Amino acid sequence: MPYTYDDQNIFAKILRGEIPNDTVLETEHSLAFRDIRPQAPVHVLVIPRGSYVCYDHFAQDASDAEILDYTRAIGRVCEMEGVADGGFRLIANAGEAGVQEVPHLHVHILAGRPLGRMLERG
Ligand code: DGP
Repeated sequence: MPYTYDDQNIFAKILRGEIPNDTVLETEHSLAFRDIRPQAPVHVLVIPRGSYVCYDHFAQDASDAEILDYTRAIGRVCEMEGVADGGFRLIANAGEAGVQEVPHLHVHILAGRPLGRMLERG
């Protein structure tokens, strides 16, 4: 399906340096920063620098270098934040049913408390 990227979304503005962020990691193709409304003691967002709306868009259109960099960046943030021992969750919301608020691909890394079951009904 065609993806339409809105370059006025808040993460595009963060990438352009128009609004500040609490950076955790910067790589050639990715940026990780703390979520402004943390839902766990560790709540980091990892985004590609490229203009991708959601995960499937990225998986279809990103270069091998971008995909490698992004995947490794997520792994490095997990290591830096020490989430492996206690466990963690990765979430990539997409579209309406996924309740994606910001239309620029981001993975949430959540850890530091029991996170409950993956989904609740309703
Ligand atoms: P999602 O529903 O998956 O699109 O989650 C979007 C997340 O982005 C949400 O947890 C709050 C976070 N967020 C929204 N605006 C900002 C912002 O300006 N700065 C930061 N650091 N996070 C933001």
